[in-house]
Amino acid sequence: MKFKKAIILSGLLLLILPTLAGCTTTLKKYDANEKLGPQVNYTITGIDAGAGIMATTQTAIQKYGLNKSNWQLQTSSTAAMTSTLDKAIENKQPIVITGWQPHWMFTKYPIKFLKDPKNAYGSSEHINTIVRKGLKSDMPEAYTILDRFHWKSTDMSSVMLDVNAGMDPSKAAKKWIKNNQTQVNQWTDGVKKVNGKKIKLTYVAWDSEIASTNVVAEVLKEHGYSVTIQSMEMQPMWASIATNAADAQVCAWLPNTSKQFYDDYKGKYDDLGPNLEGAKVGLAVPKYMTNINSIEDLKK
Ligand code: PBE
Repeated sequence: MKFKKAIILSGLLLLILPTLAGCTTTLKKYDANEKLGPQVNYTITGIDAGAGIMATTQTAIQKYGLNKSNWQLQTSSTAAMTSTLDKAIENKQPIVITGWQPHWMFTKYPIKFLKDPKNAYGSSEHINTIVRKGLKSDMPEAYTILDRFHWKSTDMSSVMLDVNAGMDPSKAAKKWIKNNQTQVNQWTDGVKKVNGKKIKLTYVAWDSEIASTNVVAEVLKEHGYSVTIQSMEMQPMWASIATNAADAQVCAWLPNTSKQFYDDYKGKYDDLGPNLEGAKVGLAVPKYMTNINSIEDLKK
């Protein structure tokens, strides 16, 4: 009798527990007929606090008056943001994220940028190569290669996708180089090989910069350099170039995203110009949020 009771009880628990668990994790699906704010708790899901896009988004919140309805920007990391996005999309839930391109989030998920009529994010960005003062005379070979380094969004995306699929970044970089040898040859054409000379690149460990920094590092290695790459926060990265602690970085999103540091350290670095054009930064939502197409719509 006791035994039977226990079986019935555990059976009941098995029925009830998943339902309870389900209740706590399941958020509501996006409802186009409801105001958006309450559906997402007036929250924009962001990334690491130091990122330029976080500062720009704070400005955007003010510019669009979203602060008046208590919209807030949640700090996390790219990995946490994309995992939250992944879950939201799986369940057709509403979500507003800080988005940028090139990034695999736009390849992997059906998301769209929100229009930005007040131009808080600027229309498009380029990514510049920044080197320390004196690099040109100390390491003319590396300087030339860094100066010539440029590629397209699609190139960067293909490296990012491989890394996102689990490939080691240096392997993904080597693979891209192998498949784009003609382009790489243009960067190194006529440049003398060196013999183990040390060079240090600093970068912020964003997916895009992991891709570009590894590609440049591998090209420099093939040219005889002994390359160190070191990831750090954005401010120390700029400081490392300004103080000659590092030689170069290829991570300067401009004119907006890295503006603060670009201005702060002006005169203490050489700007070799864009290595990639047509990048973009803004707010993004899943495409099924059909009536949210502009940042203005967040107030609706
Ligand atoms: N990002 C990607 C960076 C630059 C590269 C847009 C997240 C940022 O500073 O916001």
